[in-house]
Amino acid sequence: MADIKRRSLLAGLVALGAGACSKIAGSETGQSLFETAEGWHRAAHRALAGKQGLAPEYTRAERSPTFKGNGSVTVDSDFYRQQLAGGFPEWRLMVGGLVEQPLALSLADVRALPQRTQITRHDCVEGWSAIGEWTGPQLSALLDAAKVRKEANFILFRCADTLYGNAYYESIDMVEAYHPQTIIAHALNGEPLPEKNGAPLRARIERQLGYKQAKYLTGIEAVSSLDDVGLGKGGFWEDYAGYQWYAGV
Ligand SMILES: Nc1nc2c(c(=O)[nH]1)N[C@H]1C(S)=C(S)[C@@H](COP(=O)(O)O)O[C@H]1N2
Ligand SMILES: [Mo]
Repeated sequence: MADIKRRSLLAGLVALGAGACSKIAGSETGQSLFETAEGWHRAAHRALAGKQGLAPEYTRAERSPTFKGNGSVTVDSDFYRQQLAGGFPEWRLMVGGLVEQPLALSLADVRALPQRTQITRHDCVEGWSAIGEWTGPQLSALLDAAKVRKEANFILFRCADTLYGNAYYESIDMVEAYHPQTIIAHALNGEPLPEKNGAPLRARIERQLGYKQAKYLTGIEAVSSLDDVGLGKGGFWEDYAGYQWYAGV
């Protein structure tokens, strides 16, 4: 019985994906094959993984001895350096956009929420991986506290750093945002997040590639569309290098 249900759900999702693809391909805006393929990949990946499929988790013994820093490895501002030196007493994570109750969370607030610890593998498109143990509240807890409005379709991550002169940012859809392994991490391997890995707060979205794992978080914003953010592709690397927005591993 359960098997039949699963199979029809799978067929439904695949059909949905196929429909979306032909619609894009047939549109007058002339989408590239690349983008059409991305739509297909996203639908197929979701159908196979299931909406709440979990990324593999590892044992403590499997953790990488070092977790390198990549992209920005610090934030070039006096405020950051001063906060880093003092344990980030005045750092605030804003939760806003399409919410009923905007929040400004201190690091202590973030640590006071129910915590999740997960040992996962980070995969960077540049061709390296590392296994790390991340701790922090589920993003869903923050979104529930802020009471996200129904019009929200995406969650945006605002970061303190710039890369090649442009603000780093990322975004995910609501399925990924409410996924149990999507957390706002303040610790790596049981220690406060190191500077190079995004201190004091970073996103961990475990079914997605490295560039989605936004570091140096200053804000989380619920939005209905990504069109008016950055160059409109939903993230720094999507905007400037044509990386796919849907970065399922
Ligand atoms: N704010 C910010 N987040 C970022 C980046 C960045 O440059 N700035 N680089 C991304 C990329 S491409 C990767 S692979 C990971 C690297 O995380 P790490 O420095 O902890 O290894 O962070 C991602 N998140
Ligand atoms: Mo990366």
